[in-house]
Amino acid sequence: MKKVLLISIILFIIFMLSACSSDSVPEGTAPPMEPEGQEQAVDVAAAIGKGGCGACHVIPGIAGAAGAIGPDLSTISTVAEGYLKSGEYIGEAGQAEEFIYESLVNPDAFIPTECPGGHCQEGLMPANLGEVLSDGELEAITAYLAGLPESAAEIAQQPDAAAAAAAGEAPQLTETEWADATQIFFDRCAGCHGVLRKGATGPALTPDKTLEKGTIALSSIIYNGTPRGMPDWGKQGVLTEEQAGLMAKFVQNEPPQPPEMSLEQMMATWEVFVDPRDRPDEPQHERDWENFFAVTLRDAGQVAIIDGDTYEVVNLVNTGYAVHISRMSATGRYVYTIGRDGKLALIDLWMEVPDKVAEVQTCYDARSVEVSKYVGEEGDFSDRYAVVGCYWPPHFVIMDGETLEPFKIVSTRSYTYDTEEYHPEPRVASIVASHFKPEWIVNVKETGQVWLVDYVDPDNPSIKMIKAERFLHDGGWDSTKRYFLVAANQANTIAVIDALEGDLEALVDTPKTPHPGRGANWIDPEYGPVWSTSHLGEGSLIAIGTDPEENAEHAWKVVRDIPLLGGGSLFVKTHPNSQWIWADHVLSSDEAIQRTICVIAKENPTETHKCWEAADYGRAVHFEYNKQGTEVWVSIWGTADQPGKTGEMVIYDDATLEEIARIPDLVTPTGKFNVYNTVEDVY
Ligand code: DHE
Repeated sequence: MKKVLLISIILFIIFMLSACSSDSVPEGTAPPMEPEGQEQAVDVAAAIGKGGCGACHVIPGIAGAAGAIGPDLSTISTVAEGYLKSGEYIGEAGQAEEFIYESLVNPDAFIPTECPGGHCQEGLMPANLGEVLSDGELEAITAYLAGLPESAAEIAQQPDAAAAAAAGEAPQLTETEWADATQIFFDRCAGCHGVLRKGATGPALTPDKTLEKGTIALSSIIYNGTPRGMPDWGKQGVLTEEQAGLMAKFVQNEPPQPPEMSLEQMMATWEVFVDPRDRPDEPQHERDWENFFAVTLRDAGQVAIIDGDTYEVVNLVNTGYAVHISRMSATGRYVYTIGRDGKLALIDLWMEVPDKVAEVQTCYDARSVEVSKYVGEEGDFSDRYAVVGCYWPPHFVIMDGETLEPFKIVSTRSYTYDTEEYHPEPRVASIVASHFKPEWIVNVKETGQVWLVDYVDPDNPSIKMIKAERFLHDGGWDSTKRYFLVAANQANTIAVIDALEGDLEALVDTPKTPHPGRGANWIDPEYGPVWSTSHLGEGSLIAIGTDPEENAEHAWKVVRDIPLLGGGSLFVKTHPNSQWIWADHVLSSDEAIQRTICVIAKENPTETHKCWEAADYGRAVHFEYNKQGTEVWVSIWGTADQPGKTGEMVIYDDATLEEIARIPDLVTPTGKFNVYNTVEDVY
């Protein structure tokens, strides 16, 4: 029984260490995903206190844990590995974490030799911790001890960080250290914790929370990750031990107030390379531009425009830092690409060689962009406006769709939907354009509000605020494009917005941490029209009924829960003509599973039909269909500085699942967006 529990705990720890971004996200990438429910949090210091461990052991980072009866636990992981290899070990553990766990629940399974007074005594360590502590507490202590940095013993000799914390003193940083730490925080941490560190996908990191943890515990967490989903930045080789220590000190200080951005500052970055009057009236090439793909080359800061018929890279366009996504104008002629630095690039697909015709920076940190798509009684808004959703400053910016001239900034700072508390950093997550009304659906993460923004008079936009759920992230339309389904991923909820009525239709409970991308619409043989998402926190692909008219009994209910190979899935995809639903496992901690993709047959949606590794390196991420719905493109997200393994695109025949082609040597390709499918919201 204990063994089964132990294995599940180890698997859980291994998975969660990777969940926020995962342990082998290629070097040079900004912090990817994501989370684990904050409700899972266990206060390690409290658990160690409850177990009374500090009375007998030295435990770095735990105030008062300076006992001299049992072994010093500063380097317990290394010591455990030594025992396991020594031949003297007689317990049942196979690796260091198991050894630590076994020592907690069955201390006499093996009596160590390392007690301060010599060989430890049988029966000295209380054998009741398995009863005194909950599974979660045992798991948290195991992970904490296993994760202590190698330098913990040395740091433990330094002046007591806990005492400094008790006195409310944050460690000092030099000016250079402060500048370095601020940049590292922006690159690696702000995506999950927020620039002001108020917490979102990751917990709050303000001094009232961090000072009591102290430098050692924080460095350990930063270096080794946590079972709650914090990436193991040190083990991944992204941060050195010194940098982890620097960040541990940094987060005990008040966060620096990042700058705001005015319209004047945006205008200073605005450039039009080809005036709209000088742009072609018709395509200047023979290619089927509606079957072009805009492919994010994340770490190259570029977007590749690839011909979906010939697989030729038509152009590589320089865009923003850590490029994120592209969306197309309503006519499809323009591509809008947003980088994490808030730089928006406009690409004209009708040019002889499609290229950038304008750019602007509307914030310092952004994730989303959308266009005006409505054509109807209230006017023709196709290609008229674009809107960028920012993480910092927390605002969205409306601009001219053909020139990118920004003209309206709307702050999203407001009050949380439930407790009505002021939030200084409510970030803009996904934005979609309604097909029914001249409106954008703007999802505000931290306040849990969905804003319906009417753009008929964008200088004076009217906004309806809908209460939904906190930490809204990504989502997509149902097949009728009336309902927008958006993941409140930290709340394990999908919020359904009725774009026609302009209200919240439903909140649907899901497995842990739904992450749909835009989701997948298909007809279930038993339940009718459904929309699917997979999950980061569990190996599960669900189907939610989306037809309140004809299949009311299944509407807004999870009607299927189909097992995947594990958690860490970010994207699913299908096409109305396809018999499959595709799913990835990008953020799995298992290297083979990271590049394994699966298909589920719509006619038998109870299990995966087939799973296979799409490459022998990197991660397989995100799917897109060609315009005809006959081929599926999958990115292999490699490492920018490893020639031959930087990444590629794999193309499959959707009917046979046979590989048709590879487009090699792309630099860290991730998202890709087919012009026709993006305009029409086909997924
Ligand atoms: Fe994304 C969509 C935010 C990390 C690839 N990502 C989105 C959206 C948001 C978001 C809000 C929805 C945009 C919309 O529809 O308007 N992404 C974030 C983050 O905050 C996060 C978690 C961490 C960060 O600091 O950036 C993050 N995202 C990633 C990645 O690491 C991914 C896997 C690789 C990459 O290129 O950055 C990644 N995100 C994507 C993709 C989409 C996306 C491909 C669009 C999916 C689609 O089919 O439309």
